[in-house]
Amino acid sequence: MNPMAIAYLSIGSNLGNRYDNCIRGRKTVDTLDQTRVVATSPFYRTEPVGFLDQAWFVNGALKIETRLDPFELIDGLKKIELLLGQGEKEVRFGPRIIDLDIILYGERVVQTDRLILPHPRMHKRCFVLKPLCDIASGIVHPTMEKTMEQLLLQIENNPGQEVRVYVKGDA
Ligand code: PH2
Ligand code: MG
Ligand code: MG
Repeated sequence: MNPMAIAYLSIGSNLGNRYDNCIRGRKTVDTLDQTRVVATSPFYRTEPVGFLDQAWFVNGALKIETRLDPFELIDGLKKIELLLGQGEKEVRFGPRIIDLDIILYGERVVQTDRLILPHPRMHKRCFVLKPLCDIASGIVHPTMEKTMEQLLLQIENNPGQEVRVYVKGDA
């Protein structure tokens, strides 16, 4: 049996009922083998980053306990994206029903075609760091050696990265 690990996931949606999609995504993550969601951040409405001509996202962060190794975990998350995403075709950085990314997996550093850990763009993205700081502000980035809070402080006033608390019923 694999050892128990703590991992942090980013969850997001900008198609359909974005909040409900995130909640459904979280529920489905909890059904993965030997995996349990142990904390959920508040959700945020976030300005699209990378591909600008699309709707705002709803984003949050999940803390999980899992015995899946990082590759088993990413396979599981991809299956959930397919299941809930109804086979939508994915445009890089483009609109999606559900996106589940591994941000941190313990202190693991991974560099493969299939998976890079920590997530290679996490430190540049308010939509990742803001919710992450709600549940993991003191966690240290394994290679940048800064806490999530310090990473967020470096970017939180950058233009084009607005993040607003999601209020239930928001469009
Ligand atoms: N995901 C992307 C590209 N851009 N922007 C926001 N605000 N939130 C996201 O989750 C997001 C994005 C690709 O995964
Ligand atoms: Mg993503
Ligand atoms: Mg993704």
